[in-house]
Amino acid sequence: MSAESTPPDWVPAGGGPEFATRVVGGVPQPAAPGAAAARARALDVPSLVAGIKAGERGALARGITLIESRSAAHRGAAERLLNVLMPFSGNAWRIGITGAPGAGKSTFIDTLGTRLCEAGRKVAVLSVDPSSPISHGSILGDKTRMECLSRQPGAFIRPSPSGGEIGGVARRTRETITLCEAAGFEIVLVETVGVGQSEVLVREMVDCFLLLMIAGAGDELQGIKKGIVELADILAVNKADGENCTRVEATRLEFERALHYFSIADEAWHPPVLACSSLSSEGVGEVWVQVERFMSHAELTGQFAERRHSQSLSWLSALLEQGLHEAFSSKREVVALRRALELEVVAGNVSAPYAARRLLEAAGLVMENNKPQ
Ligand SMILES: Nc1nc2c(ncn2[C@@H]2O[C@H](COP(=O)(O)OP(=O)(O)OP(=O)(O)O)[C@@H](O)[C@H]2O)c(=O)[nH]1
Ligand SMILES: [Mg+2]
Repeated sequence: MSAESTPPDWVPAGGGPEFATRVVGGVPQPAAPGAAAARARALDVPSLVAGIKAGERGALARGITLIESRSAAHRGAAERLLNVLMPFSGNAWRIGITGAPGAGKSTFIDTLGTRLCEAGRKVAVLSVDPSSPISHGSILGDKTRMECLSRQPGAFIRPSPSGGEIGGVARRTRETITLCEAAGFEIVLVETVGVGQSEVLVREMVDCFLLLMIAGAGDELQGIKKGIVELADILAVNKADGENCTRVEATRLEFERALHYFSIADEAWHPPVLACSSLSSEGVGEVWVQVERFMSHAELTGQFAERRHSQSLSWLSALLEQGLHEAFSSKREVVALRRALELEVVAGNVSAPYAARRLLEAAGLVMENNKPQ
């Protein structure tokens, strides 16, 4: 991110670096009338709730910014906002789209999202940006600029900066989905790069998971971790255009065949492997047909409700674990003792289990009856 990046309008007055989202400065303009008032409103939960429920994009953007804030001072307002909006959420189809860097995820979402908007649907796009903690993610960065979709009145596009913390991204993305649903979005598309852990976490937040692939040389399956293929409900080989069509079809067939050897969680759903071109839009409609087919299958079999149920519980556990970790690491006595004990463990003077127990005790986390006799 360049040095000219600044917090966007909807960051409250005096908001510091705890607001991770930044925008690249544009051509200087006279201050927009009402900009100061917009900043003052940023922490006003009742007005955010009213705005979000009315489907106002500005309010939704400010609500997400509040949720993304790392400041303890904003936590209470963020929690109230979520609690009030929870009963109005849950009605969207949550679709995750993953794939290797450059597979064409953003282009695919641009094409698909535009088609859905043209058909009168309201589409929100959240992209989990695994960029470095230094850049804090890049809003309006080249990669997330979905030009056609951003011109659609029924679309809302929001990159979620990761701040380098995968667990944090996942939590905020889950909360952001809730806000988008309360704002009346019917389809939430979540883009995540298939580079490691993030897609597993995103899988835990969506109803349908789509893996976008590209044709490659040699053994196609080498490039993608087996685990990710097993998580996918639908697979599509992208960039099926021009001279690439033959290679795409070969890759598609290869995956179709290989899929028989993967363990698939749901025996009644065999993940289809399709080919599409996000540039020409050929085949993108068929991918959506399969999403619809999957969603009715999941609803009929009860899998939809089951996934949502277990996802709510794992959301709670993830937050609990994170809270425990934060509470533990923020205790001053723990920090000092940890440094000392780490040295002792490395030197081989004390064992790791002993050091761990001492630290948990110092944090008040060891129950009396668990102490060694
Ligand atoms: N020929 C062809 N090129 C495509 C297609 N889809 C995407 N591309 C190109 O592939 C490049 C990467 O596309 P993106 O949509 O940014 O890919 P991405 O998967 O979102 O990339 P990251 O977010 O960086 O992981 C761009 O130059 C696109 O124009 C397609 O269907 N056909
Ligand atoms: Mg992208």
